[in-house]
Amino acid sequence: MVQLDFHSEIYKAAYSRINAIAIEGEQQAFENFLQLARLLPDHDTQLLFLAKMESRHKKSFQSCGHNLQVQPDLQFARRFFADLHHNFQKAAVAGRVVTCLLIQSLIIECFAIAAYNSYIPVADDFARKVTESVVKDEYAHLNFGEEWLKANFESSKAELKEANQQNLPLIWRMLKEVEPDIRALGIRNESVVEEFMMHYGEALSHIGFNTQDILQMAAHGLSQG
Ligand code: PL3
Ligand code: FE2
Ligand code: FE2
Repeated sequence: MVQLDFHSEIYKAAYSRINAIAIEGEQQAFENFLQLARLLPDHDTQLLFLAKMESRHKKSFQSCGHNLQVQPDLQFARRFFADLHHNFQKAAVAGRVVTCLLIQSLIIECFAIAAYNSYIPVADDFARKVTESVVKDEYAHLNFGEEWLKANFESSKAELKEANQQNLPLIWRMLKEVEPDIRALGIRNESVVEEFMMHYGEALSHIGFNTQDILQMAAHGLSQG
């Protein structure tokens, strides 16, 4: 494996963007779980609990940046998430809870799990410990969406497929946009894609989709480059 110099200018420049993505992603996840608590009042205690975990994750990743003396480029990160954020907001305003759950609890959480698991083996010692503890929580966030959508599968199925078509291509585009930066951190893009597919496919299967649907949904938009 390539030797990483955590204090080189190249590493730190890439880290300022990727660290900002983690910080901003956690901040948006916090806000999204608050919105979900409003949309699903029967589950609000649990959703507020999940939201609080996200604000702790944000602090954890801020400390990783401080530790390397890197300033996160939050402007970059806000632009990075803009389209996905817009789609979540639009769905929340329209009360489309299935779309909101797909975006936050399935797509974003699987993306986070894939990225964090790919980062752990190449992280500095401080960030590795932090990321290991964060990723454990993300499985709980994914699980909430899985369980709710499983319990409401028949009435959610069509909206899930539509929301998948509209949002999954954004994830592939976002991943491609930061490929050089994640490579500078020692992470292989293919590793993120593989981990994402595995967790997303398993989630769709748990919810009740058949293999044909899963294969169609999980790869949607991937080859458009
Ligand atoms: C939901 O809990 C979190 C949403 C965040 C998703 C984005 C994660 C992608 C970040 C890139 C992975 C490397 C981690 C580096 C952290 C310093
Ligand atoms: Fe998180
Ligand atoms: Fe999360």
